[in-house]
Amino acid sequence: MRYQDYVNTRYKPKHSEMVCGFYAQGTKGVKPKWLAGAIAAESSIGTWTELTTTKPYMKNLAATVFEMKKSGAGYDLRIAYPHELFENNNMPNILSSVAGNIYGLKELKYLRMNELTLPKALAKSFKGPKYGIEGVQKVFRKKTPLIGTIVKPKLGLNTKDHAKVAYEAWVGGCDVVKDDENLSSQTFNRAAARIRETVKLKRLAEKETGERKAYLFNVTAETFSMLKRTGMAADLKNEYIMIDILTEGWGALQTLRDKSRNRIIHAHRAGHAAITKLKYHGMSMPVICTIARTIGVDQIHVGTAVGKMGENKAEVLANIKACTEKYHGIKRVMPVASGGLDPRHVPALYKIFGNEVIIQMGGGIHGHPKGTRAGAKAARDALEATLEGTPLKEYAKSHKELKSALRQWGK
Ligand code: CAP
Ligand code: MG
Repeated sequence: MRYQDYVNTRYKPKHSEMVCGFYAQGTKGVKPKWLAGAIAAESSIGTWTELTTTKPYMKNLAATVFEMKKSGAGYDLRIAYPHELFENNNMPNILSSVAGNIYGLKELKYLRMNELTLPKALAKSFKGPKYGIEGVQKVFRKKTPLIGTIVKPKLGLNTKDHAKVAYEAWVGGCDVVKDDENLSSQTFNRAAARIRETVKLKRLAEKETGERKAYLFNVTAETFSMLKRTGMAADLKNEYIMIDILTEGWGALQTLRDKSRNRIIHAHRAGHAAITKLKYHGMSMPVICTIARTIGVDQIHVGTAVGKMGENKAEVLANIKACTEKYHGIKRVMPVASGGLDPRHVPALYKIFGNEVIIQMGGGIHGHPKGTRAGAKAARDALEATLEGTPLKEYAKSHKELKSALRQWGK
């Protein structure tokens, strides 16, 4: 088969096929149909030349470009892939086909995957989220937004101080406290000691507040260490673990999902912008959300539209949609808003996310002039005010921590 033979815009994809959507822009003079065929061929069974070894019985494994629409300087393509091309329950394998060599084709100037739609049988070959939104809300016994923080400074605190900052945040009003994405088991704050010390103070905070509290313990590491640390969390009955899904890798995330000992999995996406930021090259964040949801994380960072990171409201809503839309009966994943947030942002975040969100503030709590406990109280009060429909400035008149937060960071 020549590259062009992989293009058939009259083709109707079967329900059993996987569909990928790409933006593709060729280098000067490359024929669009040739390029579209090259992408389908090289990501399924073809290569640059006809082969003497291709057998008639394997023709049904060829991918088909069934849609080609002009889009700016390139084309939006949709390609159907027979399920049999892939191994069930093997995400690295799927992506090695449809997000592998094709990015390096000489004739391709830019390529971005904007759609990854797995057929039911393939999607269900993965575990999917164990808890998802409903499971997380059940743990906290509430269906309103959760307030979280990240222990800051992101690195450097010793174990005791780390646990103390977490305790202050919990008793101040945070539901969730997480490790930062680059904290693992450095010499100044070893994982084994941190989980013990922090869980001890978490229990104390739960006793004092009468509320469920979560500690998102970062297990990102080489896989055996990752599993050992997951075991530490499980042995201490710490409900949560967190993982940096991109630096850890998809295969390791599958292992974690398989061996999580029923931990709730929080997905941090550190590094995603290396592949999601350019709108004409790489892979979109909704595709990353779909991959993570298929494997089975329970919550994932989706951007804020109002904080320090670059995604706008439409992009954040698209990320939320990938986490929560109907998907073969696979549980919905809790969206997490994080990055440059402080109490002022809560009303705008509530408008975007509604009740199904974890709002995480790092600097926006630990940068409070009166310290972490006051910062957590200000964040919690900003949520209470928002839920009862009172403007923050009004509510701040009778809530001093919120008042000083608004003064600190502006109205
Ligand atoms: C936020 C944060 C989060 C980013 C992740 C940080 O701290 O802890 O990792 O929000 O970005 O290290 O920057 P601040 P995203 O609250 O102090 O900004 O959620 O976009 O993946
Ligand atoms: Mg961080």
